[in-house]
Order: sequence, then C-alpha cells, then structure tokens
Amino acid sequence: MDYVVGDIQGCADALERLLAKVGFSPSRDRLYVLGDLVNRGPDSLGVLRRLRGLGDAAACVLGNHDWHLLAVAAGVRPRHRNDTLDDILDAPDREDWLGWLRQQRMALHSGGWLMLHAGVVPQWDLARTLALAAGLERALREAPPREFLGAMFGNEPLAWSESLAGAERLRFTLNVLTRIRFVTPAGRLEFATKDGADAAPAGFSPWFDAPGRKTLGTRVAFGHWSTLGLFDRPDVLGLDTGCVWGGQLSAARIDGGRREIVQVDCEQAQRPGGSSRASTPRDRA
Ligand SMILES: [Mn+2]
Repeated sequence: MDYVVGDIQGCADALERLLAKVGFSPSRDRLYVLGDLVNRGPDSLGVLRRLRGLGDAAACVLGNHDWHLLAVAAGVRPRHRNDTLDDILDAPDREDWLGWLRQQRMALHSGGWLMLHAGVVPQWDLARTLALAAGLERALREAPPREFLGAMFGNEPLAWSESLAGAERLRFTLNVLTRIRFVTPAGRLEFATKDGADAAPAGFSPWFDAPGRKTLGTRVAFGHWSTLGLFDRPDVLGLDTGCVWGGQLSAARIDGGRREIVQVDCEQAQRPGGSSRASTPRDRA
C-alpha cells in the first residue's frame, strides 16, 4: 500500500500514531513524505530517525523548513526564535543527519502523482518540473554547502522566465517548490499572503487554479499550506493540516487509483507568533 503524508514538522509522536493507525509495514508499504519533516514541533531528530529507519520504504521531498535547517547548519541563515532544530544541530552525528537530508528529493513522480512540498508555476509541465527539481537536487548534493545555500535564499527573481540561469534559476525553482501559494498566469510569485485560497491578492490565484497550468493532466499532492486545510480535489490533494498547530497529521492511501484519507489528531506544539510549549503529545483520536 502506498501512502502520502503531509507536513510532519517534528511531530514524531503523531507520525508514530499515524503509522500505527494504518498498520504500516516497511516490507510491504511505501510512505511518501511531502516535506517540512522538521521544525516547530517537539522532536525534529525523532522524525528524521524514524523516516530514515524506514529505508527504501520512505521517500521524502524537502520543504522550506528542511532547507532552513540545512542553511542554519551551514552558517548562512540565523536561527529563528521558534526553531526547534537544536536536537539536530547539537547532535554529535549531525553531519550524518544533514548528509541524509541532502540526499532527499525535491519532487517525486509515482503512481500517476506528482508530489512536492508547495506547488508549481503554470508554465511548468510535468517533465519541466521534474527536470528543474533534479537540477536542484544535484546542486544540493554536490555544490559546496556554504556557498550554494548562501545563494538560495531571498524572494528574487519574482517571476519565471526561460532565460533564468545559474543561481537565479535554482533559487526560483526552490521558492516555487517549497514556498508557492499564489501566482499570476505569467508565473509571478507572491510571498506575503499566507491565508486560505479565498485570500488571493488581485491578479493572483492559488497555484493549482492558475489559468493554463501545464501540470493539469497529472494529479498533484502537496503540503505547506496549513490555512488551506485538507484540500481534497480530484486533481490536487493538499495534506498540510497543521499538525504542529494542534490540527491533524494527514495522509492519503493512493495505491490502485484509490484515495483514502487517514488522520491523527495532534497536541498543539506551537501558537501562531508564539513560542513552543513543553508538552507531552497524547493520542486524542
Ligand atoms: Mn512549508
């Protein structure tokens, strides 16, 4: 059985309960993870340990929080006061964990699904999306981390162009795959609005509703957009249901053309704009 799971964000206990709820078997099943494995939740290292322990039974794409961890570790981004990354950053074997993260993917295509953390611009078709993701994966594995990661943060360039090259092309790709919510038909990004789909600024639409979107023929599973909630439409499946904010951790069984949603409730580990709370997550399901 194949499952795809939304943003875990260090909620190792919720991940454990979700795997138990579906009776996950690494020898039989496969888990696709939509990024933001770490940060804001109580046990970032525990999530990495569990997912890595699944071996080939788990396939992960990276989200903005995972890239933030890599950038903080490389010394090119400051720690944020709400970060819960110290268990990884202070681990004696941290380079081993960071090395594993750098081997993960930016987009996956399996069983008729395109899986990524945030979304795509309308100009990219499936092949283009996978090729751009592969270029980013290669750079993350092979480029000197400090120089490469130092060049990957910032909102520019704001719009897609075929002529983008080098670091600008990689940075735009990273911003789309890990941060996009709203976009114009011309492929211009907007980073200020984090509310739900009806909050689109003038001239923008949610990326999945962008006119002329060339990935329309492929089902897309994504995370990142917790204010959207569970977004279950035939062509798109949004699975960030705000686990770390006291919502649910959500997964979908997607093998054999089926779609079955599975959720576990989560103890609130973060308040919007607040600091983390020391608590022991309990199963309220
Ligand atoms: Mn995210």
